[in-house]
Amino acid sequence: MAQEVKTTCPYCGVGCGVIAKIDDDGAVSVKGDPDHPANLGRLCSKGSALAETIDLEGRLLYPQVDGIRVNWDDALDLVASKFSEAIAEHGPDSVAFYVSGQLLTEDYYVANKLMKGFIGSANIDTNSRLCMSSSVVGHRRAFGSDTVPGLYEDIFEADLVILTGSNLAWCHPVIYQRLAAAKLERLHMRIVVIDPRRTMTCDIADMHLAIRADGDVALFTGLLAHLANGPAIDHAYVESFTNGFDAASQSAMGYSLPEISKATGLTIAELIQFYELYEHTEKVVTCYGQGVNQSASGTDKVNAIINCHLATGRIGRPGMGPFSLTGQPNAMGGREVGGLANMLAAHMDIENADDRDRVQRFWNSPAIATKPGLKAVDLFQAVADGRIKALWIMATNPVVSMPDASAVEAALKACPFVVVSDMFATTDTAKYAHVLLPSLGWGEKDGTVTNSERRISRQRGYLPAPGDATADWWQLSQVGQRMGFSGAFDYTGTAEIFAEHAALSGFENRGSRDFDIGAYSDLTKPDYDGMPPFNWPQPVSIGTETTRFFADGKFFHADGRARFIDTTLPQTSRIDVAYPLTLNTGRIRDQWHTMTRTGKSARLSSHIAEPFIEMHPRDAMEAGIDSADLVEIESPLGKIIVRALVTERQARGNLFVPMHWNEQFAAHARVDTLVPPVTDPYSGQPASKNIAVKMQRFQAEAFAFAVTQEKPQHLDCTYWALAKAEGGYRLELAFEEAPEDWINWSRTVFGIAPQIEPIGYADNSSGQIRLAFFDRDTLLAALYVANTPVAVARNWAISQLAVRHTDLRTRFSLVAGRPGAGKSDPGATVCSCFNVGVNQITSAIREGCHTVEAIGKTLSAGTNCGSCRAEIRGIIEGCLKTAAE
Ligand SMILES: Nc1nc2c(c(=O)[nH]1)N[C@H]1C(S)=C(S)[C@@H](COP(=O)(O)OP(=O)(O)OC[C@H]3O[C@@H](n4cnc5c(=O)[nH]c(N)nc54)[C@H](O)[C@@H]3O)O[C@H]1N2
Ligand SMILES: Nc1nc2c(c(=O)[nH]1)N[C@H]1C(S)=C(S)[C@@H](COP(=O)(O)OP(=O)(O)OC[C@H]3O[C@@H](n4cnc5c(=O)[nH]c(N)nc54)[C@H](O)[C@@H]3O)O[C@H]1N2
Ligand code: SF4
Ligand SMILES: [Mo]
Repeated sequence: MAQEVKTTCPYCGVGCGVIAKIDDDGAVSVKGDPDHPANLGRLCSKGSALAETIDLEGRLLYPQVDGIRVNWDDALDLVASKFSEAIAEHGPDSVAFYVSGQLLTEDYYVANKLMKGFIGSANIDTNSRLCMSSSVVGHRRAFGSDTVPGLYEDIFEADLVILTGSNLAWCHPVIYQRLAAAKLERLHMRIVVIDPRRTMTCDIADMHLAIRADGDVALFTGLLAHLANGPAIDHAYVESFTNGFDAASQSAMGYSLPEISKATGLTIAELIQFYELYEHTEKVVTCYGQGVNQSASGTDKVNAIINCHLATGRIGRPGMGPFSLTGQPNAMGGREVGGLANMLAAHMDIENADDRDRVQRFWNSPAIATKPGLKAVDLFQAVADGRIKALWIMATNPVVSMPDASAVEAALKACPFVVVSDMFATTDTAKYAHVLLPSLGWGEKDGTVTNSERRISRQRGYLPAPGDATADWWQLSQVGQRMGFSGAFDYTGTAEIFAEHAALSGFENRGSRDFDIGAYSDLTKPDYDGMPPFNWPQPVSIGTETTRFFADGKFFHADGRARFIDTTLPQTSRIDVAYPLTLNTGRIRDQWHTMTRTGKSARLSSHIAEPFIEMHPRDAMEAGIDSADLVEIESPLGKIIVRALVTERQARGNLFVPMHWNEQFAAHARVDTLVPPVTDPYSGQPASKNIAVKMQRFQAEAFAFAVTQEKPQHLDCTYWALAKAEGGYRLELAFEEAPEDWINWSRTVFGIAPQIEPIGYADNSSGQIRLAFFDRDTLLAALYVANTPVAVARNWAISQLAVRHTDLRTRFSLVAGRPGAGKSDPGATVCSCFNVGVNQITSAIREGCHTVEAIGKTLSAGTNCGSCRAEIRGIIEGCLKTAAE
């Protein structure tokens, strides 16, 4: 009998409910959980492809010390003794944990308890520092607590939805789809997107404000000034429940509209139109993402947004409020357990003596950290300069994702003792581990996550543990016990940890702290196993209603009032002759961060298979760069090489490179190599979206494209980018010096046996070489070389890996690099659910399908997860526009 398990998606902070179905033969499939309030049955492309990413290829299955397999006892004893020795010799601040918003709450709780309550240092920071820390500080400055006031339904019930610094269509796709559906039903709803790029999210926008990088403080300060003397101010709310309105609004009014226009790069007409829309619409939700948080002025951006909501009293009521969209599946859970170096458990304050005392009494712990620990960037600097002697990295890949990534790499190389807990054996970070600990991953582990609307959901394991892999909480508890803290870490399962966490949240709380799930303190294992998703707070005293914060004007500062923050405008214009361009970084639709999981899916990898740089056509022209050229991008810290994507979606002078690619997938495409360790002064969050760079065309002697069944080995060329494809891999290449013998080169790289002879073609004048290797009727590898970027029907070539080539003619079509008569090339994948390519869509458009719905009927594209609908609409518009010209 097939079994169905309700769990939660391990990717973004939307926190969609997933039903995993396990057939009798062990095959797993997933679908959206119709009963989960976050998604009501929907899933995006990444969620839909979950079953394709759970195979064991590449998994770390056994503990290793210096690359050699050991048993758990030896590994754990070593970790415990190295940490204890460092503490004994150099004090508790000589050790550190660097953890992740992808840990489950139970893992995170134990990590934080061990470091802050037992080791007695606050040197535990998390990749949430790179993600949400500006929001945390912004919330705490305004509200006195790290509270997201609203619920998802507010976004769909609002009359004006502002999306700033958020590419919702690609990064929170299910919220995007629900918003798009709400807009179809509520015709008066307006959507404004504020982003330097015209992203796919703009597909549903009534207004796109192509703001200059870091113009947000100016934009929202200008909005406060505009509102200040007008009818939208809620004087009763401001007077009864807040402090600082006069100072903040006076200071805001000190800026003229032309100054705001200059700082934002928006015209005065655009500003007035936006300001009036805000002023005259009561039900406003302002959603914001990394374009706000990841900035040297990130915290002020958050407060500039919140100021406007407080001033109008539009907060905590249906359809109203500021809304921080959390990125990782458990960014919120991490904050609840106090996983940041400057927080304490259960939203308590490390700098407050009463809070410290309360937590220490609850834990009955020998110590409690007395001061904030090192924030991520400072933490890795302390690793580099030798202050940190032992470091444990868990569920994050800092060699890829931290700013100045090469310095992070050097720091790990120099660190006396590095422990890495991960699911995969070869990540860019795992390379530097003295001890590698195999962790359970999604589908195997058990626990809870909290999504952007404070909803706690269960992740449930339904797969056996692979090899010797164990849960992260178990590894931490074992090390805790071996360091001598037995009683406090003798957990036998996650239900126990969750109940303890719940009890701490309610401990001496009585409404004084926002985070209270005391109602779950006495939870039993069966309760926990059956626990449906719920939204916090859930103190002992109330039932399970879904709640908003702050409509009642009750805030968590000592005087119970909210604060307006007087935000001064940051310096945004930068004149750097050597590095004149502004590099922005972020995400693409179908990859998750450093690609360890999504990179396994051929379907997800087919949407965008190569690292790229988006640039405006004028910038491309000035640099002598054509579409599909390779481009070298340089900052004072280093260089990368990626493919040019020339598009008017990009503003002039502004470039965009995705954050995902790393050494497992490309030669020189790790964008954080270029990012300086500049941080927000309040939150310590790195400014990953405004980087001074220069670029030039990358000159190569030869370019190549290849498809291969076997994973390529010994790639020693200047540029390569590898992606999983159906039946094998696809590979883009460029050579500063071309190999002398392409046949031998291919044999080595593609693992072709000596007895297999290629069929081939060479044209010396154009530098074109084409080789295909067959084992009887199966294509092993095909290589296309040219002295300019290679033009070949790529998706067609990939599809040939799965085709039987019994006929000589089809083998020769591979050398020709294009389908034979009667066959066609689907083109680059647009819809990854149904594998529909751009050429198929354009030919359907030619045949009369002029709407996304019509394309859906004909090709099914866009009818499953819907993540590609904006792109399909863009293709239709592009085709019809070209036809009209
Ligand atoms: N597909 C996919 N989805 C994901 C993730 C993923 O890896 N892949 N990761 C998850 C995580 S952890 C996170 S944190 C979220 C991030 O989700 P988002 O914040 O939506 O994603 P980003 O692409 O990082 O950045 C959002 C936008 O900010 C814009 N931006 C840059 N500078 C500025 C500026 O100065 N002002 C304004 N207003 N906008 C600016 C960028 O152009 C970009 O389009 O996504 C989550 N969802
Ligand atoms: N330039 C630039 N840099 C950025 C960003 C940006 O926009 N631009 N965004 C930043 C943001 S918002 C974020 S959130 C970070 C994300 O950056 P990272 O956290 O470094 O990226 P991930 O690939 O998600 O890393 C998670 C790691 O944990 C492993 N893993 C998965 N599940 C488990 C588990 O259950 N247990 C254990 N132990 N390991 C597990 C995965 O295999 C992977 O190696 O990147 C940041 N860096
Ligand atoms: S929107 Fe997509 S990635 Fe995010 S939780 Fe839902 S299914 Fe997962
Ligand atoms: Mo994030």
